[in-house]
Amino acid sequence: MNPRFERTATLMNDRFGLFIHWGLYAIPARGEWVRSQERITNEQYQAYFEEFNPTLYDPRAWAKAAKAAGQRYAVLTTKHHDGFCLFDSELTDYKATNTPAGRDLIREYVDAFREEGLQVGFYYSLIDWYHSDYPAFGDRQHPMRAEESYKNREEQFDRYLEYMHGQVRELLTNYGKIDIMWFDFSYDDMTGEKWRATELIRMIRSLQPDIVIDNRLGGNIMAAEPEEYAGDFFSPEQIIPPRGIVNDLGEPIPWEACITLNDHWGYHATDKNYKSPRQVIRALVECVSKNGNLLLNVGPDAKGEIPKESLAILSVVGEWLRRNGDSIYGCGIAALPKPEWGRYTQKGNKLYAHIFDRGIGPIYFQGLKGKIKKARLLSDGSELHVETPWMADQYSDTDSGAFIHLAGGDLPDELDTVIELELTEEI
Ligand code: H79
Repeated sequence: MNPRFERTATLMNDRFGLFIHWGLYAIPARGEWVRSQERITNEQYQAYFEEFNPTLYDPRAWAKAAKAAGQRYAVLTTKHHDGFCLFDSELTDYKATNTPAGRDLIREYVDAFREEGLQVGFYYSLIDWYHSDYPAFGDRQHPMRAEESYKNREEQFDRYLEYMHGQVRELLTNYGKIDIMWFDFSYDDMTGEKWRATELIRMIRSLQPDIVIDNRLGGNIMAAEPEEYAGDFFSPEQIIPPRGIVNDLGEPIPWEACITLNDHWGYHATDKNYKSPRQVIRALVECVSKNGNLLLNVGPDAKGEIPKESLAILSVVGEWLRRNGDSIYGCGIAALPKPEWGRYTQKGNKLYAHIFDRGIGPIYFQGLKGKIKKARLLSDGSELHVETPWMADQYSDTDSGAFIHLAGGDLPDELDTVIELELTEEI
């Protein structure tokens, strides 16, 4: 791997993380963009600040759910675009400590996830719709973008940058070791040095030398010589890149797809468009088969609980991973092209065949004739036989292909049946 990406090695081995979007927007319960979409004023939004009281907030329960789901790291919104801080910042009064919650909710999150042995990440919004020095009138998405009374507001963006840099300093000073810094997001001319990004990155690296940072401060992580602030991994949102991510030199770039479980990041009371566990498992497999990670989102409600539908999905995924995790953790792209029945993942001389589509008859493995030392059903370790079926020598591709017979008409696991192939040599 390109030495530039060495610091991401642990994170990329872990493959599966939990994204958590939580803030005041859980109360209106129409997603985290509600202020922008409905052009809600500071005064109107203040009602939620005054009543924010998540009496069921139990980050240890979140951490246990993530752990049981097979997730190895988490990223929580310390501040989203609405500017509200879940942490006790000295630089603002707009924080959880001043709501009825009355305490630093980030500290409890960090402690709980550490205790479960998970890596800890912070999401921090570069955009801020509350701070009076963040451009409002004419901005692309500010709630007050068309409000005449904001037209002549004198914003001193440097003051916002002092604030933003200061908060990042607080977050990376006051909570011990932090594994991931997830900035969101740059747009138009609000990118790169507009954020004083090089200075910010140097400060971050001086505080947390091993931290992994996303690519949303701007710059071009795909360039042969990226900017110092271009980040450590690429962050496709709501999409798994069709061919993974490579840079202009053709080298693989670490990446992490972030995906919602329904159609919103923040809690939405009536959005029940949940993905199925099978879709989520196959999405995770797809990411790994293309050398990427999956950061799967939940949006806890105003009381502080992860929606039960999300918990149910996580639990099925976790049960599958408990038996099939060897085909995910530490695995990456295989040396073989995508097969017609599903996908491959690989780790050294272990090739994992993820059978999504049973077809009929034996499963065919192009190019593996004579190269399979052992075949096992990963979920229970039972042996499978490599056998050339009757008359198969009359088919043209049997020169290089191997066959494995699976009994029955259904797959042993309709979510994803994994066959572990131990190869005679690494291919
Ligand atoms: O934090 C989550 C999103 O809130 C944030 N990034 C993830 C991780 C994000 N902000 N903006 N975007 C993603 C892309 C912008 C989408 C938009 Fe829209 C389309 C803004 C306005 C139209 C989506 C749909 C949000 C509001 C309506």
